[in-house]
Amino acid sequence: MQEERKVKLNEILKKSAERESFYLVYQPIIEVKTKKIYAVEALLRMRDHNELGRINPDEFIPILEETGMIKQVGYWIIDEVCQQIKKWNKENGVWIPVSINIDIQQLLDENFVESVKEIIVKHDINPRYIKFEITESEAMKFPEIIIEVLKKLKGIGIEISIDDFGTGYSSLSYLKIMPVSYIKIDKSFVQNIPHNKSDNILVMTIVNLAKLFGFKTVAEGVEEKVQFLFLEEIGCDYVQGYYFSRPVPPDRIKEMLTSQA
Ligand code: G
Ligand code: MN
Repeated sequence: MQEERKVKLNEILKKSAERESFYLVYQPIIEVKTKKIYAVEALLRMRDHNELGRINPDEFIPILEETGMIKQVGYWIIDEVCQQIKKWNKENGVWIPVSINIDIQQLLDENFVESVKEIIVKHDINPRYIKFEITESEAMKFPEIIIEVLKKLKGIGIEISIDDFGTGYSSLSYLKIMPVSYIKIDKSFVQNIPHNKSDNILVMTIVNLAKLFGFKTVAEGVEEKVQFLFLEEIGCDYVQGYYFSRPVPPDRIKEMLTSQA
């Protein structure tokens, strides 16, 4: 990004209130067995700016992380998601779990677990409808500390996914004791199946390893039917990607839930 644009964006982010600058879109996570929506992943987007125009997540998220603003925005996201879960429940009569991406700085904030609990209690949401995703590379940065925080989150009923799995360096001895429920296989591997033999083996091995450890698997970035069929064949539990749906506004999720009911 151009330095000038970055400086400007930094200023905009500092000044603006979450509700005015951001919104969330949601991407369905499909259960392979039933081909129905099992959960959705919440993804942060920025509203177009009158000077800077369209601002992509790979532009603004690194700035939120570098400046620590991600902590505050992170709480806003959890709050917003709780409201949305209730809204879908009112509209569709179903509870749809939402998976939220969490940055390591949020996990390392000593008030994090308590604050999350407060938000969930405030909205009177069952914690099992909130899931957190943390990238493999971040989870393995300070594994001992992270394991302790994840244990507390699991204790209040929040399930954890390891995101972008396969791109970081997991130590198997840590993976074995990580209190996580789902492994999300990174889209860079998924996109090459079933034509790239070594990625086929890699994805199969991750699915089998996850099973041995008692984790469910989610394949990200599924764009084609042949990829889905391969994943179904090898026993992957959930899939997510453009083949089923792009990330979409909440009303579109409502329609999808209606049509699959
Ligand atoms: O870091 P994480 O894995 O949570 O990133 C999710 C990102 O991947 C989102 O920005 C989303 O738009 C993108 N994405 C979701 N599905 C697909 C897909 O099928 N193909 C590609 N190329 N990107 C996807
Ligand atoms: Mn994610």
